[in-house]
Amino acid sequence: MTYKITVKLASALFLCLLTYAAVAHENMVGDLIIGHPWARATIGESKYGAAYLTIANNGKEPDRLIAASTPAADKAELHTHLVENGVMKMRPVDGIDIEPGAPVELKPSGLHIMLMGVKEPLKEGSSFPLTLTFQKSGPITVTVKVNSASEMEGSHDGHMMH
Ligand SMILES: [Cu+2]
Repeated sequence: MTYKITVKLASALFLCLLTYAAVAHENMVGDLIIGHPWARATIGESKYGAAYLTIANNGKEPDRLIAASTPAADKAELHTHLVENGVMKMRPVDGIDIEPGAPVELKPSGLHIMLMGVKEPLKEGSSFPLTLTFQKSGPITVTVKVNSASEMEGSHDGHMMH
């Protein structure tokens, strides 16, 4: 009986440690937490890519994502999707506000970090560094994982409209 309880307690502790380790590995800068950076694999020789991630603000002051850059592409721009005359288009944005307690999700068909002039095709399973610059918290470099081109729902075929 005592033995069983000990094992249960030990595994509970182990789970806590695992959870702690997962949290500790999150990307943090100032009060901001960057979650799950990923990009879709590029198709063929396409020079356009897009990176997605979430940004949560655990502080009390709003912050703003103002720039992105990566050695994997000539240029990284902050983009959003909007519908104009029934056609979905992408537009660059000056910045993305990160309000306290309101996590922002960059995702297909929404806000995204546009990669232009991708130097090497982004292959599934590979990764690349991406530096995000925040108005208050400053820069942070995260590792973006490349997922398969078709894995996620939503579409970023709007590339053609650039
Ligand atoms: Cu775009």
